[in-house]
Amino acid sequence: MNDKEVTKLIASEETRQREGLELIPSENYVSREVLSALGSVFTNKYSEGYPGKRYYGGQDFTDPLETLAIERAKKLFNADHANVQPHSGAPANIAVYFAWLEPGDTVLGMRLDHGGHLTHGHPVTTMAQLYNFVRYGIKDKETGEIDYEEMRRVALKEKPKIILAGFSGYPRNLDYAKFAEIGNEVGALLMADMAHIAGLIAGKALPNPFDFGFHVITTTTHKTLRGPRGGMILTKGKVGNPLKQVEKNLENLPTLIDREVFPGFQGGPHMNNTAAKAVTFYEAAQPEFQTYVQQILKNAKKLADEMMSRGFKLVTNGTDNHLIMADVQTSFGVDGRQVQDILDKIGLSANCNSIPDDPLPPFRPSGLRLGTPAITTRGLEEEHMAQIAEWLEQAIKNRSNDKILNKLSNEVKEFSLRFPLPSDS
Ligand code: DSN
Repeated sequence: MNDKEVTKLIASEETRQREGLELIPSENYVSREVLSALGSVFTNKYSEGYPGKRYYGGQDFTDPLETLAIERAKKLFNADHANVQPHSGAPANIAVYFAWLEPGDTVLGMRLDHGGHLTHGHPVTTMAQLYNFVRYGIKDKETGEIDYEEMRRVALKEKPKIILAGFSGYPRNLDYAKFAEIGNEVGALLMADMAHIAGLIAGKALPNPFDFGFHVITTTTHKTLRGPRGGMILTKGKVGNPLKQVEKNLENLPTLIDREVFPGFQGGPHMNNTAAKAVTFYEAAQPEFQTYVQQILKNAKKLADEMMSRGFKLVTNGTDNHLIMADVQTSFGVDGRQVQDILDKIGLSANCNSIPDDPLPPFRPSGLRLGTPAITTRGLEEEHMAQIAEWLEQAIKNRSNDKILNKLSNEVKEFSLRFPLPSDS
């Protein structure tokens, strides 16, 4: 490449990833095959429309490619229809809102500060200006369990058109049967945003919301699923012609959603991304992927235990999934943002996060969010978790001692280089 500046930045990022450990629970390292599909000539092609119904010529290979991605996604998640075109998770969620709601309609989703996601109706989002978002949260900080009684009370009072199950900061399993019971009682569409746990569902380590009667699932493809940055929407039921207006009812849901993704909300799909998604779904269907996701869970439990034994107070005192939320302010008197910065210095990447009822503001919250999907991809197992917890503790306790931080940084680097990136092989 002639562009020396970009070449240098890519090389530097590669070194950063290789010489450190990724503990952000929503990040992962993709395979060489996913990377090469992303960098393929499919990036040159416009393909507005859907297979067999495109607006441009030259679709001989894009049509079978998108069909392959769709069929693989359907099989992996036991769906009847998949739309693989959303550019990411936010557009996927927005497409479902547009498909099902009228302006002013009500959606019941999880509070952001209790583990929900921005696109589940936080007041700063554009969607919150269009729709009426009401919220459920957790019962208490100790157990961290979702308050299903409160959810039911709010649902009965507000009569939401959608009940949304999903999170980006909740370390426990969701009771999909309870969601379904409440949703059916008030006649709401059952929507699951499984962005964080899609890989865990694909690898059969966690239950699939469709098995509990959910109508629609949205997801990103780049977290535990370990694919390219992108989104997807899965539905039950058959899709019709998305280029024709249809009535808003459950039978038409797949068609309504396809219609919102294109032509409603997006233009041309990114076909290089579709190629990488197809590769991802292939990889996630292999038996090794089930072993991988089981290891994510084992590593998360072990890391949580090792952290708690070193004085870290964890929200819900542990984890059932891939993520851990530590209240570092209460544990060590230092906020999550400061800890994030200290960890960056020694090559450990994590992110600060609000904890339930956080007394501190979102930009400088009490929490630190960690996860094990990426380090498990690197090949780390339970035996390595004590070392990571030890580095976390030592870095926080010695945050003003550059000599010790330097020593920890060298240790992290030496350790990380023993575990190549999947794209190195
Ligand atoms: N930004 C993602 C996360 O880190 O959880 C959610 O979209």
